[in-house]
Amino acid sequence: MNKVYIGLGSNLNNPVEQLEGALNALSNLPEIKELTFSNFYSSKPVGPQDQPNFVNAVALFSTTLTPIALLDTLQSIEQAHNRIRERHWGPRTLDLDILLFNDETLSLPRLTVPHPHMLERGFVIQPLADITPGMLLSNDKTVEEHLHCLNTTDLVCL
Ligand code: A4P
Ligand code: MG
Repeated sequence: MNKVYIGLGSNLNNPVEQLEGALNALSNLPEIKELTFSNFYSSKPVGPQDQPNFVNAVALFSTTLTPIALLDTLQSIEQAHNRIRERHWGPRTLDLDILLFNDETLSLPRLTVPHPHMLERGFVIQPLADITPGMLLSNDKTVEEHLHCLNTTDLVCL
């Protein structure tokens, strides 16, 4: 079984319901077991500011899926939520990113793991700390130590 962390994000069409729907879809898949997830957090958008605030969470599960098969699965859930890709870092109904896949490093045309921006983002690191306190990150800091280095003033636990 592969141990996987994914990031969930939404800022359109009732973000909390979008995240709940995605978690429900994942938990119904036979290839996905032992799904747990963090609190939900709202925050200001990173990137273009002329869009609604985001709601984010992180989920942890075990899966028999390969990294690319998991990416396909996540993209089909995004499509089922009527995801429209308008612009880079723009508004979206549902964004599902693979953060960590075991302790693997992947640089494939369609998939970079660990997610290249995860360490910069309080809306990823705070929920990671919720589900795996004490987790050691790739910069050799614990998730809590790293959280102190990030600006999390706009992060609100829902
Ligand atoms: N891809 C490569 N690596 C991965 C990975 N680890 N997980 C490829 C998922 N996909 C990965 O993604 C474009 C392509 O990235 C995919 O087809 C896949 O093959 P996308 O989701 O269509 O594009 P995007 O979301 O516009 O770009 P990107 O770089 O994924 O943006 P992010 O990092 O997802 O950021 N502010 C707040 N507060 N909260 C947010 O959640 N999110 C974003 C988007 C910006 N600002 C935000 C938030
Ligand atoms: Mg994405």
